[in-house]
Amino acid sequence: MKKIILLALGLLVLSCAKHINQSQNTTKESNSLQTVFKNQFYVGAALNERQIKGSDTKGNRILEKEFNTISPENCMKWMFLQPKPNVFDFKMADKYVALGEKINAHIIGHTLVWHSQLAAFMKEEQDSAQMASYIHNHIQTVVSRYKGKIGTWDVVNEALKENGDLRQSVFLNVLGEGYLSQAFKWAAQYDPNAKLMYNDYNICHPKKRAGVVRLVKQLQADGARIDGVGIQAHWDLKKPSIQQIEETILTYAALGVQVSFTELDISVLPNPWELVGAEVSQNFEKYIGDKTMDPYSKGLPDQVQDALAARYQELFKLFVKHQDKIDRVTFWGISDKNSWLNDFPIKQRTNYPLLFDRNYQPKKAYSSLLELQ
Ligand code: 9MR
Repeated sequence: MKKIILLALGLLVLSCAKHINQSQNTTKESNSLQTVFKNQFYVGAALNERQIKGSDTKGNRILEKEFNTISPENCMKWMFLQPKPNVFDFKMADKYVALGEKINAHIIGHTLVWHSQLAAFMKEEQDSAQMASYIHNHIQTVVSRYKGKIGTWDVVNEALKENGDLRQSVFLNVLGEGYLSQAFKWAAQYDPNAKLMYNDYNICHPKKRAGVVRLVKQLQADGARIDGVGIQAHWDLKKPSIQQIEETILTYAALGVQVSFTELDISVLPNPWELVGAEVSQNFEKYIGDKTMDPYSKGLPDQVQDALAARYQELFKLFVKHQDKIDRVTFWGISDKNSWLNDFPIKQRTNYPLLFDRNYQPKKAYSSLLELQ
């Protein structure tokens, strides 16, 4: 009898424990970025190769729980997709798209026309008809392959200089400015339902912002469809100001396009451009190992952690305020461990720009966003 009572008690305790566990899990699941902002905008992350292959176990777990849109950090850039004329390599890109479908994410294509990470044959091409045909073939082949799967394309990336004029890229030099609307028209032709974006950095700065406005108006005047402007959002703790970002959201929305924050990360490290001025070449090798430029290699002080959390929270408050104009907010990576900002603009530093630390643990910045629900 005693045994039976003990057994019954044991079972009761076990079933309570299971129940508590389940309800904790449910709370955990509902407390994720994608659920907090579910009715406002997509929240996403850029994926590196390990994550695309599913071999970054901790990173992939965070991805599935937190995010409902993904971007390819590198694998869809021209030099990887079409390294030689008409020789395509879709191995990694196919895996990326398959992963997006598996986790039911909104899949971003990044990027079709960009002067950087371009194939060598494109950089060398001088003949305008040949270059136009290469671009046409690239857009036709890539966009058609993922038609109906890739929901949003960064059609053109970084076509502007800091003063807002068109960048003297190989595309502009060989083709003239008509390449911009032509690229959007081809993308629309090969997937009429995909959203088409222009994507760039520093475009909250008034001069470059004015350049984006001119570009969007020109595309519209040329009869090309553009659905959104992607503000990359590689920012720091202070700049750009909330006011400047808000003005920018309103300026782009007034053009009749949606706004997305496509590559969000917040650097906490000193910026060599500010220290040395704009004259200096872009080579910062002399700073490698310089502790004044890498002050947090042993850990992030509490007050900087707090400042990062506060910065992220004020940004997302602004995004929520303008949710009707904002399609998506994507972080440029999952954990601090793999952020490109550990190696840019100075190599081998320890930066802390994202919501998850080097051990894939949520930072205070992460909780500061969950608080907004
Ligand atoms: O994060 C990307 C990094 O791994 C690459 O080395 C780098 C090469 O240019 O590109 C980085 O991603 C860039 C993105 O494609 C476009 N906007 C700027 C991003 C950071 O440089």
